[in-house]
Amino acid sequence: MGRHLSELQQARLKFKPELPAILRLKPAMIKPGMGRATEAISDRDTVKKMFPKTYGKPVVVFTNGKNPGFNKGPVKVAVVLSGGQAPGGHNVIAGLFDGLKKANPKNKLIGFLGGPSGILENKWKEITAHLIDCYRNTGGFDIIQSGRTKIETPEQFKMSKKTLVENAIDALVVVGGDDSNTNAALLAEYLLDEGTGISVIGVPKTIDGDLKNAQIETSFGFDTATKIYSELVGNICRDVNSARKYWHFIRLMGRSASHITLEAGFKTQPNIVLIGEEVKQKNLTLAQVVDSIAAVIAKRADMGKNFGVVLVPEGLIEFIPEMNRLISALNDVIADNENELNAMKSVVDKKNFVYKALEPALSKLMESLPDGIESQLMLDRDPHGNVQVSQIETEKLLVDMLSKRLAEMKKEGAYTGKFSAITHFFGYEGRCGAPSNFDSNYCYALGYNAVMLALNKMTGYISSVRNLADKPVKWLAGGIPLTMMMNIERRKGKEKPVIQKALVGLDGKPFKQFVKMREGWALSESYVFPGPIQYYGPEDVKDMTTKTLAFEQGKRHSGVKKCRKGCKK
Ligand code: FBP
Repeated sequence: MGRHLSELQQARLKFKPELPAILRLKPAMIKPGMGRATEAISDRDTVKKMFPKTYGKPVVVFTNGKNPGFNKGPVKVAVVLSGGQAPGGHNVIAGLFDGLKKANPKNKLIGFLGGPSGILENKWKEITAHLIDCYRNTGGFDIIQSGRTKIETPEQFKMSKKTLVENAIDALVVVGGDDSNTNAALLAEYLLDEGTGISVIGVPKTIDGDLKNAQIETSFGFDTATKIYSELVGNICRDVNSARKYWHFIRLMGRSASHITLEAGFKTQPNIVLIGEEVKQKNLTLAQVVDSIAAVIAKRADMGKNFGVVLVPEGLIEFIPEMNRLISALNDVIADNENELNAMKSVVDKKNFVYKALEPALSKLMESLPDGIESQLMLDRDPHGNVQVSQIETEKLLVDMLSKRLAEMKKEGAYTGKFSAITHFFGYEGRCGAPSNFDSNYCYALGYNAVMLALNKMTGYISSVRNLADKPVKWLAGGIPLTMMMNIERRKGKEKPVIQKALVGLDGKPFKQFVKMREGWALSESYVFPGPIQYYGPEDVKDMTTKTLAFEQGKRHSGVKKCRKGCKK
């Protein structure tokens, strides 16, 4: 049966993403300008030892000029989508496809199926003109699906090489977050060392917004996902302001980093926005976090306002030092006793086993948590060894603790209000939405640009498109050596080279801006209702970027203005 398409889907299929001016030239006129040799961000000698062949490559910026050296083909490129979905993935593939065909109509693109495991199992399909035309500007990764398999062992590298060589692949494009791009760098080094001549190029993907640095301005998907969450949060703010009887606790996805929560905070101006990185820096205990929220609830109650909205980043739990210690200790207990724990049928047996294995203070902390949270903390870790924060209902934990704390405060005469709370988790809702115009353009440019890097035989690079707060035509394109973004971190008990995750910087412009604004939000109803993503209409509505990017790049952020008619919301 054929697909049924809504009117908007039909219109989006026809949307033509805008390329940066440099990528509009013929491939033979896109010349790679090479900068100076680069260094890793820290632990330089160790990273250099681990990447003898790819370390220190120069930054590449494409410029207008004759480039007789580009690979005229025909070439065969493979793409793999790795990790969580992010809006715009299909446009990366569309950009790859169109870039390849523009360079030589005989060039081919294949997609490995189901994430990196598709490479190991040699499962792929050809991306044809017909197929890609069904997916242009659509959300999701369903064209080839994604997966979280990690390619990291010597056997897996060997299997990857076998698949790539057997299929006569000239370049592999890995679309992923910090961990997947770290693995792309390792694969690039391995394939070079093996003399295969196969390039590996990364593309920065993740809604979490934590794959960014001096060279990568934002990862794709962050723009659309935060617009979707902000619409939902804004709707709740309006509901709160209408009914005036509930406190809404909204947990937002984003893994460790609080970028999504901060951005949704800017867009909607709720009463409380918790930032995990700040909680960590202030070394706050869970009880102190609860106290700080209770203080605002009590103040609002004194003003007759028994309602409000609180944003909670999903990674908050890991940033509370005592919880972090508990999670790390649990990681070890679970890893060391995997078989024994798996053999236990009852949750109670598992919990009792864990209580005994933990040091007494942590065991006590664990026992003090609500049952549901205890079980969620013990769930399987992801393939990178991370606790799955998306499964831990921190918002419910906070409400549970707040109910108790406010009851105590009532007895002490410090609280006179009524606390009725509703919890939400917005996560999967935002990952596969139809990409905003920004993400449609950005992803298409990232894919197209990745082809240009591959045709210039670059390897160990991440596709880089910059100057993103400006119009797409003014964007800059090139490549950043993956080793330039690395440092050494301890993972699963071993020193490993990894791309550094970008958390919310407390000395960064967005956070400083937030600190100036948040007090005003706490006691008032200065809510903003951003509404749904607009794909058509006035430029400043349909093409706006994130507030985070605008603040970071020192641009005046569009959007939130006082109503000139002085409307009282
Ligand atoms: P990536 O880091 O792979 O981009 O994943 C993003 C994310 O959506 C996180 O925000 C979230 O914690 C996690 O994936 C959820 O993972 P899963 O899809 O495996 O449940």
